[in-house]
Amino acid sequence: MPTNQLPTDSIRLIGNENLTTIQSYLLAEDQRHASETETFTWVLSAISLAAKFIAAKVRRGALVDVLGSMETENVQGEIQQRLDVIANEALLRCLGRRSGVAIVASEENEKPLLVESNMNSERPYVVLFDPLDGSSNIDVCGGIGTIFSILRHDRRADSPEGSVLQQGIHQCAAGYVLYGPQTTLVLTTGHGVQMFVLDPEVGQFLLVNENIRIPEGTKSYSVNEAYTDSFPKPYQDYLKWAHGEGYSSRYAGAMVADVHRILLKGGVFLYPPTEKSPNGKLRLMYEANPMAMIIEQAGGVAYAGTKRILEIDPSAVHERCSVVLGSKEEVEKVTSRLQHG
Ligand code: AHM
Ligand code: MG
Repeated sequence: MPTNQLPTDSIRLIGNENLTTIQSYLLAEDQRHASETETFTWVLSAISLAAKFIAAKVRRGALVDVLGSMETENVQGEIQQRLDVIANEALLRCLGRRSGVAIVASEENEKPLLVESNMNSERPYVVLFDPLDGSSNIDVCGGIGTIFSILRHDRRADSPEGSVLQQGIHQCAAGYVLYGPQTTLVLTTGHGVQMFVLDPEVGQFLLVNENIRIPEGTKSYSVNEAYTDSFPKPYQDYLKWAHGEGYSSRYAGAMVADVHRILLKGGVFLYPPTEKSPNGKLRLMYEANPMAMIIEQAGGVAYAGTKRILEIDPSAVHERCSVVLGSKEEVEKVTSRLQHG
């Protein structure tokens, strides 16, 4: 097949609308921007393969005994759910076999894993992920997801951990998969945000929404409001103000589901510092950074307090940070209080 043509798996079904698979989208992107390589397409195709595998397990749930908890804890001291472990294995196995991947780092593993024994390997990418975000939703059929971030393996560091510790602005791609009523994959490679839905009959992620922009003016916030008393005062002030303005509250308890709503409907998502988690609960490298890249690419903003998330210098793979992200105007209503509070 000539390399300058779209692959033939783009299918035409309705009127003049082209249906585009994630693979054909990525190959076309390569040609448009000449920014990444075919290897990069292979890395993303490994993630989409793992997502299909995880989606199949999620859909069958109790029928195939994947629900419930293990007897083990992960590196963060949290009890692992069976699906956490299954999803982690799926991603490790899919990514470990792709030639473009040098290092993988997961929420479920204490240290980043070298895919090859050689730190100077020619493999160009580092992939970080939270294999199954929103674990507490697993057994109740709630929204859960996978979040991923892709960095270049810059080889400046002499350890896998050092190679992973880069600012979020260096991500060359980021995305998430939401296992909800549909399995939805949202992706940015730095050229806007695209959304794909898994057609279970075709077995492919198909492009359904291009260049998504977060709507402004939506009076909605997403936060675990039960913790309000332990939030710093500026967050409490914002919530009090929002109550008086007729805002609505939406909280799924899974960052993927909550951020997906913000991306499509607008509003603001918050996970502030609390007494229990003074640095915030969410993980910088594989939760906050990829979500921040997506939100910024969709015209929104993402902060940890008053600091742009993508400019935080990480010091540990499992480092946590607070999060305020969403449409520009809504986030500003929170950050202006943080600046003056
Ligand atoms: P997890 O990755 O262990 O599932 O935890 C992260 C999740 C986020 O998806 C969600 O936003 C948050 O934890 C919910 O926490 P809480 O129950 O404190 O509101
Ligand atoms: Mg998570």
